[in-house]
Amino acid sequence: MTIADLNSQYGQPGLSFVEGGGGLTFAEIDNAGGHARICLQGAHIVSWTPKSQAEPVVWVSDMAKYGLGKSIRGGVPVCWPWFGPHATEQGFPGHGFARTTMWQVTGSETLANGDTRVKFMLMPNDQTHSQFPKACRAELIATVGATLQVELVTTNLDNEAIEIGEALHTYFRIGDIGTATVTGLENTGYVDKADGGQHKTQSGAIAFSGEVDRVYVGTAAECVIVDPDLKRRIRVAKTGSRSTVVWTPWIEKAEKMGDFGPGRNNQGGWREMVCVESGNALDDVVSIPAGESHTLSVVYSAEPM
Ligand code: TA6
Repeated sequence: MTIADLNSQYGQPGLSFVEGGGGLTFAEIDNAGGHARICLQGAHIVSWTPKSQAEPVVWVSDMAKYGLGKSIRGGVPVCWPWFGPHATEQGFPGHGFARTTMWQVTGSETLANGDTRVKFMLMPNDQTHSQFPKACRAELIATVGATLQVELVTTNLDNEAIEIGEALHTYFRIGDIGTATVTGLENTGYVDKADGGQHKTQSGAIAFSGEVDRVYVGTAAECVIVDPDLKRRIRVAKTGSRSTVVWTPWIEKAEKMGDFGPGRNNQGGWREMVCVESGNALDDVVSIPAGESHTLSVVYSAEPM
């Protein structure tokens, strides 16, 4: 569909479709509650700023690469239908193919409270079929306003159960990684990917003084990012999710990855973000019976502290 067609079929007050970086198409939402940009490649929410906030809540790197088949550093990458490396095929893309595949817009509406809702469906192609040869549908519903809700719906169209791993790999803007903490995962078991995959238990709030790459398992808990520098709390409330991933690359890994940029204070973009990811990974992967759907849903909000 051309941008003109998208605008005539799905445009709303506060929702328009525009061409952006790398020639990709973006949904641009600007309503009374907030502002967001969503790339049709990956149904990737690139940024979200509630009107109550001077700084974005969902962070994207200034050095993010936009282009066909490239994943964007920041925003809300959709990891699907597996999380992390593929279980058996090393050549398959990390975190699945959803974030680098084109999605189609299938609906839009303005809700009674003024929020804007946009619906997307992943467009299967030869590559997605060869990497995940199952009959199934992935849909993403983004509801943008003073809060951001993201729903990832997987429908099994096959005649046997399918298993999926998934995550909304959200990057949050924080003042500085050295002062931010994450609460909600106290006493929860996790797999420490930065320490050889050891199984550990969280004690107290999570604070950061080096690389953290942890998959907390068997947890439906709400998490809060406490940010004394930006004087706010970011709340991450989820349903249909049993895993929470917390990630900061720290300096060495960020430099190797090369797309975090200098950041606002020139101390490295990695210092001003943290990922708190809601999903189903490792032993929490989801089995969906034939003909049924599974929904992972997350509501993000920010409040002053
Ligand atoms: O969720 C954390 C993680 O799996 C890390 O291991 C890390 O490398 C990151 O995601 C980013 O992955 P990406 O493929 O986007 O570079």
